[in-house]
Amino acid sequence: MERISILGFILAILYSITTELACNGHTHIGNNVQSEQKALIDFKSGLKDPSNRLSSWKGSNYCYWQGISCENGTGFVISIDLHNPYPRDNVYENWSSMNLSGEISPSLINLKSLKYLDLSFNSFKAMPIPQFFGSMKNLIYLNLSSAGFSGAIPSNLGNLSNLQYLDLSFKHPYDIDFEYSNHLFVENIEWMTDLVSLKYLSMSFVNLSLVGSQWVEVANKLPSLTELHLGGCSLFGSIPSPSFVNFTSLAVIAINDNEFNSKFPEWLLNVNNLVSIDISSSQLHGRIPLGLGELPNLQYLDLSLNFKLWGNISQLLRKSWKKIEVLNLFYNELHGSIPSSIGNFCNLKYLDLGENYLNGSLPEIIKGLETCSSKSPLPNLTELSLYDNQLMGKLPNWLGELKNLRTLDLSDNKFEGPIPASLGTLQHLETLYLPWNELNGSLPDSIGQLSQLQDLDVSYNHLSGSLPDSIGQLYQLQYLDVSSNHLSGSLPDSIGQLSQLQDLDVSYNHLSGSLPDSIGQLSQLQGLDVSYNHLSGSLSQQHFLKLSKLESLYMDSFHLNVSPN
Ligand SMILES: *[C@@H]1O[C@H](CO)[C@@H](O)[C@H](O)[C@H]1NC(C)=O
Ligand SMILES: *[C@@H]1O[C@H](CO)[C@@H](O)[C@H](O)[C@H]1NC(C)=O
Ligand SMILES: *[C@@H]1O[C@H](CO)[C@@H](O)[C@H](O)[C@H]1NC(C)=O
Ligand SMILES: *[C@@H]1O[C@H](CO)[C@@H](O)[C@H](O)[C@H]1NC(C)=O
Ligand SMILES: *[C@@H]1O[C@H](CO)[C@@H](O)[C@H](O)[C@H]1NC(C)=O
Ligand SMILES: *[C@@H]1O[C@H](CO)[C@@H](O)[C@H](O)[C@H]1NC(C)=O
Ligand SMILES: *[C@@H]1O[C@H](CO)[C@@H](O)[C@H](O)[C@H]1NC(C)=O
Ligand SMILES: *[C@@H]1O[C@H](CO)[C@@H](O)[C@H](O)[C@H]1NC(C)=O
Ligand SMILES: *[C@@H]1O[C@H](CO)[C@@H](O)[C@H](O)[C@H]1NC(C)=O
Ligand SMILES: *[C@@H]1O[C@H](CO)[C@@H](O)[C@H](O)[C@H]1NC(C)=O
Ligand SMILES: CC(=O)N[C@H]1CO[C@H](CO)[C@@H](O)[C@@H]1O
Repeated sequence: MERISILGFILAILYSITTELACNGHTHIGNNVQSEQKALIDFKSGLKDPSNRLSSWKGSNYCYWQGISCENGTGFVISIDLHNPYPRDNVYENWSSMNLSGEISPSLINLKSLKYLDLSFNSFKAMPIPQFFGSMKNLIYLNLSSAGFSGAIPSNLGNLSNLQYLDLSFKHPYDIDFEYSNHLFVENIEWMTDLVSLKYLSMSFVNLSLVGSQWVEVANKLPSLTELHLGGCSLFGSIPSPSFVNFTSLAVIAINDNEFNSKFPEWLLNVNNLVSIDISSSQLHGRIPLGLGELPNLQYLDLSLNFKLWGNISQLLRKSWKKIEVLNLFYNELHGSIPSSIGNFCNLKYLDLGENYLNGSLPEIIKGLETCSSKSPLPNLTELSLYDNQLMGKLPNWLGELKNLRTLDLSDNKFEGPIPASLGTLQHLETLYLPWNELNGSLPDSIGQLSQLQDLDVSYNHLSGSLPDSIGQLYQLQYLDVSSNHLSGSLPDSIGQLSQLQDLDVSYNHLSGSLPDSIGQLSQLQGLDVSYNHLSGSLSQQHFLKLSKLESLYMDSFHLNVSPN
């Protein structure tokens, strides 16, 4: 979130100022300095550091050591930042080479001015969070995210009355490797009410099942709390309403991936500062409150994958949603049709209403354009997903005016009539999914203008006519599925220009003629299905010239001329 990067920015400034000033100060002589240095050396000697990250930790200028910063002038250490810069995910295969592990020496208590401690993404494997952390009274920031600790979180962390940021989250819950999954749990969280300065709390994927619903009252007692992240905490049971809603500064609440089996917590509607709400995949049921659309600062709402939340989308979207940017409600029980007032959502970037019971047709025109500074509708929309509903009628022309659209997914509805030629003006479109509808007419020539298109799926419709030559201009295309339509004519030669194409499916159409030689140029092709058409002819070496990656080839009903010419 933006907040975190702001924090990072502040800390970076703090870091650079303090490092520079302390080390220019030349004043850190005497007992203070010796004891600060000794505490750091003791800390280092407990650590295992296979990649030698702490190689700079020698000599007397400890304010210059990697990850250390000191208070101006005094030489007191105020910050230790040893987070692993290569978190374990699919991006960096070398993450483990930067991990620190071993013991954490209690000598850290001697760093009386320590305000900032970040050990995130290391691997202090199977070790509990040290009790003595609760004695580092000046800590403002403690980040032990994904650092490998396990066991009960010690309740004496409650002594850290200056703490503003506490991150004990685990970032890779779906890691199949048990070794790296989280083993932290909390037995009782009453101690947390003593963290009176807390602004940011994340315990995502810490097991809070023993805490029950007490988390609401506890968080409600933290007067400065602005961000609360309790995703995947094994919370269950109904979300109680606090006796008096104290959360006035709460801006971000993420309690997704729990098992509440609860109604939506209506008391959140009284928190005017809310910017972001994520309660996805948490077994909420009942009605989505209309009041969500009146929260004046709400930018992000994710209630997807609750399966049983219901509401009339027409009523919901008629609310003001003044600042909404992301609205994710897929896989619930929404009904009704999409109102023409969605044009009011000037800031909307992402709308996913897939897998609901929406019906009716899309509005022919959308209203509210006068409220946005831009004259085109939904000027910021990059993703529109309405798949798997019962929407019908024609695709409106305004779809072609959504200038920033990258993904359009209207799969699995009952849309009919032609694919509007205006879609060809969507310069940024990367994904166009229209399968499983009742679209007819031909694939418009303008499709060739979608120069960023990577995925095109129009399968299972009633499209007729021939594939336009212009299709060969989709130079980014990786996936093309036009199967199960009534397409006729021959496969255009231009198809051989689709140099990124990995999967081509034209099966179950009425295509005729021979397979163009140019197919043999598709060097990235892995799957080719030309079965169940009226294709015929011979196959020559040309057809397979560069198809070195081909894994599957379906040619059923292809009429092969065995004797070449
Ligand atoms: C930091 O120390 C320098 C002298 O080394 C002094 O000029 C400066 O005012 C100090 N800054 C703060 C913020 O205390
Ligand atoms: C780890 O990978 C990143 C990204 O590829 C690279 O920038 C970095 O130098 C690597 N670090 C080590 C210690 O190998
Ligand atoms: C804690 O560290 C992780 C990884 O270094 C980072 O992604 C996260 O934003 C940090 N938490 C806070 C509150 O800054
Ligand atoms: C820290 O908190 C515990 C209770 O959780 C208390 O028993 C202990 O005395 C406190 N320690 C300090 C140093 O304040
Ligand atoms: C959380 O802890 C409870 C009680 O100790 C345990 O039954 C449950 O399996 C744990 N949940 C997870 C996801 O580990
Ligand atoms: C509201 O917050 C204050 C601290 O600001 C706390 O003393 C009080 O108990 C809280 N009220 C409720 C109902 O939790
Ligand atoms: C949904 O709400 C709209 C607007 O209030 C109303 O016209 C429509 O009948 C409702 N639809 C359903 C299915 O209840
Ligand atoms: C939305 O688009 C308008 C005009 O294109 C732009 O001025 C505004 O900053 C955008 N809003 C967001 C939240 O990106
Ligand atoms: C939409 O579904 C509702 C039931 O949820 C039904 O009453 C209404 O007639 C349907 N509207 C259309 C246009 O099919
Ligand atoms: C498309 O289907 C509509 C009925 O939904 C029909 O009126 C129209 O003639 C069809 N157009 C083509 C080109 O088949
Ligand atoms: C994944 C992992 O834990 N990697 C290494 C982290 O550091 C310890 C101690 O040096 C190594 O044993 C691990 O292999």
